[in-house]
Amino acid sequence: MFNRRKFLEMSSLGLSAISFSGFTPKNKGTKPIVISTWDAGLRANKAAWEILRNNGRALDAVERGVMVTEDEINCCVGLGANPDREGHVTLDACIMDEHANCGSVAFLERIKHPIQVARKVMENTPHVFLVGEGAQQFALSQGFVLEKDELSKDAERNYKEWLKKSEYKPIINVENKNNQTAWAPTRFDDGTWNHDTIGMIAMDAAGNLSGSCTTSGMGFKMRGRIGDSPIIGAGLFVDNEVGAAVATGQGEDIIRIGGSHAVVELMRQGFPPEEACKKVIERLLKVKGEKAKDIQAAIIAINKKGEYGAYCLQTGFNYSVCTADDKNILLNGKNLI
Ligand code: SD4
Repeated sequence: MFNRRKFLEMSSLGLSAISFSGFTPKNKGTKPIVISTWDAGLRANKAAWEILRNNGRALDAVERGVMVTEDEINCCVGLGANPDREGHVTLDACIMDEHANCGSVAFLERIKHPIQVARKVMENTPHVFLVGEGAQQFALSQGFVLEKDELSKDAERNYKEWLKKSEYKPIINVENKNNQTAWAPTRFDDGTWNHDTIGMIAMDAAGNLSGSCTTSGMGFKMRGRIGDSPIIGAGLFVDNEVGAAVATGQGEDIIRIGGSHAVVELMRQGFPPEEACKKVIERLLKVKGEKAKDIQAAIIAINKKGEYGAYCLQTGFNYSVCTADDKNILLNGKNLI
């Protein structure tokens, strides 16, 4: 019900009462549910679903789910992905549970599953965030194995190609390259890819929410660069009373608007997930102005009722939604420009 108190809360945030009261939720809430960014999310969701359908915890589901993508050597996430300018793959990840516990790692090298290390940071240290050499040292102390310092075949070719000009021009989310699809798939036929991340959020049968995000970051980034993905509040945010959100796209800009946290706060005010994501992408558009056409950013969200939604800046973003064994579907995110 739309009441005076709600109106005052919304006015103080500068939100529109009309769009709030006029919105009809897109989907009927359901649980368990898992949603994740991009088409690689279909395979990741499947692994997460195995846990959710057996009454497992959302935290275990979002960890297990994105490990599938980290494992896919010909994918854009994990050790097979594009390196930084100096030819090294550096990984970022974070995880957050229903008790607001969270863990992150960034600038982590030669460790296969950064998401598992992030969980260990959350559970086995007094800290939230470890980076670089310290994160790697910690991983080794937890029994993780140091992988070889080498690039996958695709990444090596992409890197050599990049070195010819050495220009940092992130082309994320290129649409319809080689006329393959109407949206950007995880990997094109020529072995290139244009996104580097998977974000996953889930609600389990008990109604608890958790989320994860893991990435190799933007290909050919400066050495040491960290994007939004491992940053709690930017790349991922979970509030078990309200909902969860996870972002993908140009990390620098998602950090600027505190993307995922902003979406959760809008859901707290009563906005349904899609509407909340749209408002935050609108903020990003406002901040970027003309330059918005050069980047992509997208956010997906679930609320406590199990309703979900997404919004992106430009066409070309898709996300995967799983609500049952035979209902793991790919949806196009709505775009602003
Ligand atoms: C980053 N947000 O490192 C990530 C990149 C991404 O699909 O999402 N790519 O900025």
